[in-house]
Amino acid sequence: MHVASPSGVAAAAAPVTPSVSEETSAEEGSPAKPGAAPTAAPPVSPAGLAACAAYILRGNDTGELITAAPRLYPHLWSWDAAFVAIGLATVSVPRAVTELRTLLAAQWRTGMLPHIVFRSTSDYYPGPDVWDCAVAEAAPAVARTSGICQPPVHAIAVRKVLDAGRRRGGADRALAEQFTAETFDRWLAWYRWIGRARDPQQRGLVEIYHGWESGMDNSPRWDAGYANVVPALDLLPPERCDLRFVRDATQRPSDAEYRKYLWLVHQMKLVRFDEKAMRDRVDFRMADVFMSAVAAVGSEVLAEVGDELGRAEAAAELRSLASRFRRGVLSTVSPVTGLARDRDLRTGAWVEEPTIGGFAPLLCGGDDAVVRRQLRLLAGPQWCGHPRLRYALPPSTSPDSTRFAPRTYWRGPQWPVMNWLVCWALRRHGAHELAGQIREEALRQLSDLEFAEYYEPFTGEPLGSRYQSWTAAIVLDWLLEPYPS
Ligand code: 9WN
Repeated sequence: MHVASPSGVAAAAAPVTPSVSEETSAEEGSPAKPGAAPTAAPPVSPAGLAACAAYILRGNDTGELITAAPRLYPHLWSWDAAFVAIGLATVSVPRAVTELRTLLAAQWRTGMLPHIVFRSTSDYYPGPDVWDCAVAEAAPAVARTSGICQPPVHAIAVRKVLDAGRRRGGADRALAEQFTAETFDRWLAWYRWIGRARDPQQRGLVEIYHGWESGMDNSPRWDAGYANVVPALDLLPPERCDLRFVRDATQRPSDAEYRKYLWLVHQMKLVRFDEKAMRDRVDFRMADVFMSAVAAVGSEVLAEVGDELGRAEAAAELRSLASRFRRGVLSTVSPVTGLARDRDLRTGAWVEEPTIGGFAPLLCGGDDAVVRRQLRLLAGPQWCGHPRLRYALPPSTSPDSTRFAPRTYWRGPQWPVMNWLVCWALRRHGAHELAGQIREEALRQLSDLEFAEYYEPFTGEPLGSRYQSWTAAIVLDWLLEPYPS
């Protein structure tokens, strides 16, 4: 695997405490200069980088919750909150616990954790009035939320909070242990819901009814599914809120895509977000292989926590869920490419696009030969070893794909949070060397102090939102968690 050197973080000679410049602090997604070369990364020590990351999380903390980003995403997103808690656990166990509690307070009566928990004020579209989840029988009374879900990475956060509490000892240990024991059944209900409501036929594959549920909204993974979505109403507002903050529209989904996103929300609302009715009545129904892998590994991690709490029965149930999803993921692997594939459940067609979602087996494991092949692929020339990459990190879509778009959201850019998740999974499977290389490259990329949502893979230009909370959070974990070198 190609690893550029030297590492800007590790090799920074002078331990300069970085200051955030006017230019970087001014705007998220400040007017883009397409094709502009990024400025050289400032020298920054690991301690300086960690301090900046903590500062960003502090800045995005409303007290109520930590927003996913300061302006573009002024609410709490489900999987963002899990990553945020992972980062927070390194600096404040109580604050990490609060974040997870805020999410749990919005849990639906079915067990679903909603993809957005809205704050009282909103500068985001579609906001709580558009979602109007009060029409749903299962929606919580105490919080305004969206009516769909996101990948269930939360058990990883619970594990991290528990481990951090134990490492720190004293009151942190007591709090983390009490929190875990007290909330275990709520997390269990969430993973059970995924198994029951989103895999009703027990294929071992999580069904999604909106690209937003995957967390990879406009990835080429969903192009075939969206081809069947034909809005009968134009629900696009006169002004796209997101484009106020990311002014280069090529970095975001298009208007045509947004019309489909809003149409699906409308369809769900018509059936009052009833999970069975959504399956039949919404135009989009895909088996999401990456989310299935997250469900597998999440269930497994929660089962390990269950063991420690003496919850043997729940742990066995979670393990059987994990093996069902693992089998499902492995059943999708293409013998030709070695990548796992999503499936359009309306047409039965496999999705063959080479995206980061194809590495689902690296997350959940289950077949050593498949995992070994994926490790080679990941390090190879279509992915981290692509000769044009500025940093040797996996792009969201392979540059060899005809649908690759280097500046457009999930269609090409590198996502720091994905790098973290891949790295975490590699360590879990003992692939420490590759994990270490990805961590080092990612920290080098993030030494620009932009804490961007995603990066142009060839130039390293920061794109989308700046000061994104999960980007800051994973930096904290990487720098402050005791990892083997
Ligand atoms: C829609 C918050 C979220 C992430 C998603 C990412 C993006 C929202 C949007 O931002 O999605 O849910 O408005 O584009 O795709 O993964 O959770 O960071």
